[in-house]
Amino acid sequence: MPDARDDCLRLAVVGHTNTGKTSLLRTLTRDPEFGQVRDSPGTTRHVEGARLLVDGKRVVELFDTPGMEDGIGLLDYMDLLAEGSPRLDGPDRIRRFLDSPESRSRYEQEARVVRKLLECDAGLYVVDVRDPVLGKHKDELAILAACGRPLLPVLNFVHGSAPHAGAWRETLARLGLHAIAEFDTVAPALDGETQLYDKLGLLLDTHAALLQTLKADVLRQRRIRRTDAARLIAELLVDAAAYRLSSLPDDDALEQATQSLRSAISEREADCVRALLKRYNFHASDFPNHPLPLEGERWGMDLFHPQALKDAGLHMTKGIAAGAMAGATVDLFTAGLSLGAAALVGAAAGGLWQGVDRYGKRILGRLKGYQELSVDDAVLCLLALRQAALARALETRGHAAQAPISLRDAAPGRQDAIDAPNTPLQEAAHDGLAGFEAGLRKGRVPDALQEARGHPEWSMPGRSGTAGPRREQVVRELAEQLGAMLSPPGGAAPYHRDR
Ligand SMILES: Nc1nc2c(ncn2[C@@H]2O[C@H](COP(=O)(O)OP(=O)(O)OP(=O)(O)O)[C@@H](O)[C@H]2O)c(=O)[nH]1
Ligand SMILES: [Mg+2]
Repeated sequence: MPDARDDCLRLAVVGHTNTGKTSLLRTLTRDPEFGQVRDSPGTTRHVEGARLLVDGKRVVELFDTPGMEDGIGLLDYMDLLAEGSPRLDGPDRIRRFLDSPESRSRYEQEARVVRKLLECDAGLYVVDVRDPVLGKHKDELAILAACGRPLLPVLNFVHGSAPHAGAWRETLARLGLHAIAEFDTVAPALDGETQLYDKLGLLLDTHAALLQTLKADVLRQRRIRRTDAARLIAELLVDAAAYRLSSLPDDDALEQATQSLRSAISEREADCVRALLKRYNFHASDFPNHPLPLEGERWGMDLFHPQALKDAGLHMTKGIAAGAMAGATVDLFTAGLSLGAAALVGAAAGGLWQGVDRYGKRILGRLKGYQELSVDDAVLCLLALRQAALARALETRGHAAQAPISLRDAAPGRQDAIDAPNTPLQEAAHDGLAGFEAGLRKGRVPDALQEARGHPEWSMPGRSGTAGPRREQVVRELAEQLGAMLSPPGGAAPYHRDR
């Protein structure tokens, strides 16, 4: 029996073999390392537990169990054991089975499952809705129901077509199981986890408050993750916008400098990708194809490839827009400089060079005929769009997912991916969000980044030590706009539901 002294909720995850029980644990614990997941029956052989903590305190213990394989045989055997004792209730019949020799031999797996369920407060019964309801399922459900513990069926694999979902609901209702959760462990709906806890709260009113605490924590953690993600992207964008390289104006030198600029920015982007994956607790191997793709067949395309920009509806705004030079802008230098700095040009030209700091070297370089390269506006917009697409994909990826991350469903700017707003407030937020995103789509660099362009000392880690507080303000401002872009309108509602 569960220990009555602590209020930690114990849940056994049970069900037919190969239905995604271990996957459910991975997703709920956000731990892609938990247990073993394989597309074959009998992968999990022993009970294994995991904990969900809130503020360091254990609130839920989940136990993964082996799959039920021979429900039909076991139910027959339990009938045999109960012969002559027609009034035995479910738990008595289960006890009789657990005391029998077959519970240690032929039905050892099943015995592990029911023993664990008896020790827990409730069970999550994982269903693969792609399976038709068969006799073996009905029998294993009868056995699990006989344990006398509340059971919450969890319909897995609901992301695709689920032709048998109706039959499953009907079968479950006939057994008195009316509260049912839908939760796809590979592509869970954004609100899937909180709905699961709500449904559990209905079944387990003694633990309803605890489940509400857990739910609030899930929402809080999600908000924090999203804020962190927006900040990581904003840092990348400021680094990229402020990045400068000087070059002699001849073609060879410009080409070489352009290559350097491209690799510096690509590396910086890859850093951001790694940081985002880590923040969402995914492996770098989940996203093997850097550089990031954006749309259709061009998903694998290099950030600086003109076609990648064209596909995203972006055009080179200025500078050299062809071939190998794509993505770098030869800066006319005065752009983004303050009046004070412009005055320095005169100072430097007049030989008053000493003490000229921030712009000094650049001005001198310019006077000596050097040119400066910076990242093209369109490339900055593409960077923002595809990092946002990645963050959105991570928001809705389950930790049980084994296929590489796909950004197809999360491409920013897809109007159908944004729910229609319901209230005037949401509408305003929606318009603002759409405005920011639409701006990026049109290659309009946000104001905050325009400002960053005039501050080479804001670029790249190491150099940002000298950046000062204004850089931080700009990063924050941008992070706020990006955060809104990653958030579903109206709070916790999902971006899109596939059902
Ligand atoms: N597409 C999709 N695949 C899933 C989902 N859940 C699980 N899978 C896959 O289904 C297979 C079985 O998943 P497991 O989590 O190992 O299933 P299990 O119930 O623990 O299996 P046993 O331990 O053998 O009983 C794996 O290939 C998973 O990647 C899902 O929601 N959608
Ligand atoms: Mg398993």
